[in-house]
Amino acid sequence: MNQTASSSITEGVALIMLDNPPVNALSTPLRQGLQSELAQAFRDDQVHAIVLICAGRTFIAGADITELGQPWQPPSLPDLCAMLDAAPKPVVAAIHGTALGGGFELALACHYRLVAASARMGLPEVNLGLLPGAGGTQRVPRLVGAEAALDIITSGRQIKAKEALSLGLVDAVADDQSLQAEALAFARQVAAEGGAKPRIRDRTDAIESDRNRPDIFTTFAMANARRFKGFPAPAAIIEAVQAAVTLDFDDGLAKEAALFERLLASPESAAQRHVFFAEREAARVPDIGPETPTIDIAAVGVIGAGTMGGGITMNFLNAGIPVTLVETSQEALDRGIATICRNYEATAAKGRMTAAQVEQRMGLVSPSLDLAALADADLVIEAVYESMDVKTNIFARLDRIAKQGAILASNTSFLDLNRIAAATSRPEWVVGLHFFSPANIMRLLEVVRGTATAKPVVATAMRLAKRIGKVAVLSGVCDGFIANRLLAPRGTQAEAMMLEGTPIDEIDHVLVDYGFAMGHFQMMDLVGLDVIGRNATERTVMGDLVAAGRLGQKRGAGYYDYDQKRRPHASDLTATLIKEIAAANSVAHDPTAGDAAILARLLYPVVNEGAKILEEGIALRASDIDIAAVLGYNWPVCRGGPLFWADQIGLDKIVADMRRLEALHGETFRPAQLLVRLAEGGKRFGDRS
Ligand code: 3H9
Repeated sequence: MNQTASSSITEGVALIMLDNPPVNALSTPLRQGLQSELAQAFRDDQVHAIVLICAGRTFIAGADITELGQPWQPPSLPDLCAMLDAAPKPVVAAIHGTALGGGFELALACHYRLVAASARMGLPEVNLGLLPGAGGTQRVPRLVGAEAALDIITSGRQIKAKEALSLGLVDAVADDQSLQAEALAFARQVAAEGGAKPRIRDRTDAIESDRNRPDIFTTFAMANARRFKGFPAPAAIIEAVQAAVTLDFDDGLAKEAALFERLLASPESAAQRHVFFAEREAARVPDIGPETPTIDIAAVGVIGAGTMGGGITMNFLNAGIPVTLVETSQEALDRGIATICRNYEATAAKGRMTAAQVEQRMGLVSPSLDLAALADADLVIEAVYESMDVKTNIFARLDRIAKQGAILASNTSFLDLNRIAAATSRPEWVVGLHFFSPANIMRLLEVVRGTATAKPVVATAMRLAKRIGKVAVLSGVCDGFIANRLLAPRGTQAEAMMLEGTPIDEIDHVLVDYGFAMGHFQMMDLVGLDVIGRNATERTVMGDLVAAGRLGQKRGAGYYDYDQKRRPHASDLTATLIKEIAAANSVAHDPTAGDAAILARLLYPVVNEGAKILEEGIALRASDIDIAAVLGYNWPVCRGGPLFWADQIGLDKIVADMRRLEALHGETFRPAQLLVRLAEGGKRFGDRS
């Protein structure tokens, strides 16, 4: 018996219940179960209308992503949609939770859609490098017109019930508590009124006027060129929506199917699907499970109201958790609070928050100049200047103040967490919570597990990350933890090539072509050279730029000159400085030529560092390293992260190239033992995950 679909009949309406936890993905058994329940309801003379509803927390979340790329076991999802198109009786989809991707497409193939007030729907396939492949690109434009369809499908955004109703994507909104009863009543009424079966495929009214406007598509592509760069899916979506406007429904479907297959085979989609699962896998810690106790976090303390402390605080306020924010001077405290308030007001000015929400969040923060105010906090996060002395001093004091059972966390980005923990009498309660700047926006949270950190502390930190909208990656203790350590060699190589005479704009352009939003030197200029170069002791290009007042973009000049529109231009002064410092350090003029050579020089050492992080046990798995790079350093999602990318190139090729580079540039390029072992065994990083 198929466990995933069942039905019952009341007053002439068949209620088909789908139940495939956790998210009712359309895996083979579910499709087969649904097909058989539909066929039965179509045959049964007692049934005059059908309601399709899901058990558990959500309506169907889409095709089963783990099955994508394998041959469809019949029926395919498009087969099911065709079956609904040919249904002899009206079918009502009753939607709660999220109807996403193939799940929403299935609902669009039904005759009516009734949604719970809290439900959301959308076509997020673009985030997996795909397009909706079960009629979504053909049906949505027929309901909302081409322009709105392009927005919905290329953004993948989730649409709330109210908006869906006003757009015409759904027929009615029901109360959350009575969705099933209202859907049954709706179906009964449709049946009583003659059983009308409106099909979206038959409608052309919403696309009629688009037929004479081919410019819609080129204009949309051009307006979003920057956002779509590096991703093939948006262009394919535009083509498919154009097909909805210009072709008849079946030809449009055929076009959609061909484009879907092409995207499914693309390396970008493989990379994006890897990131989807890697993000979820990162939450799993082998020695921690549902049985591990966790600590309730109802009140948080943050020490330091600077940029990091303020950003960290906002995460908790956003989640409705009160924060006591501690500083050493009234001035710093006022400045920190004012910055948080300004950030919220800016969000409100963009219409993304109401004034009442700003007030409510600001009402959750209690400023204080006294560490003793943290006595009742369940979690305290220290976010002060990176100095071991300062931090150990704070932790020793905190140890005397914080209640028993409170988690004491440091936001250090590279210091030895075990030494910080040793300053307390309770190292098992100490953990690293390393946020990335801007801390209220960047999704990565490195949870640093010290030698003594207790399991419930780790379990709480991993769970808390999800509650505040972060993706946690567990890291062991080492200099720079995962993300900073991983990316450091990229900067070292960029600067080495610069001194050898490779133009900095060439180096940056290679990174941008690869998919990064900006190159190394552009990023330095954006962050501010005075901020980054603060600790330099010897003469460097950056130090000289700072001395010349070229602090970066904020001053209109850094490594580059910037025009009024903040566009970078090569600077003669920087070029002269580079030559001077290269000569002073006896660096021979030996520019790296060619994009591929520059890329290998920049990114192979990152892959190598990733291998070391893995073999030292600092990261649990290769995919965690990819997630740290993607979410902490905006590594292009369409490349899947450094180790996924390396797997695509082939580890044997990387090892061979690195040995060649080692002969030229020394030890930095000596391949890590793990890399060599995997390459020799014909294996990939992915095989270890
Ligand atoms: C598609 O539909 C193609 C069609 O157009 C065309 C076909 C021809 N499949 O995220 P969570 C797992 S493409 C398989 O932690 P939440 C997930 O891995 C699909 N598994 O929960 C996790 O497993 P585990 C388009 C899936 O509450 C568990 O469910 N649809 C799928 O934070 C819980 O997930 C999408 O892209 C799936 N489709 O968020 C939607 N979805 O526990 C993708 C989830 O073992 N899904 N899993 O780690 C989501 O956006 C979120 O999961 C959702 C719930 C919002 C639904």
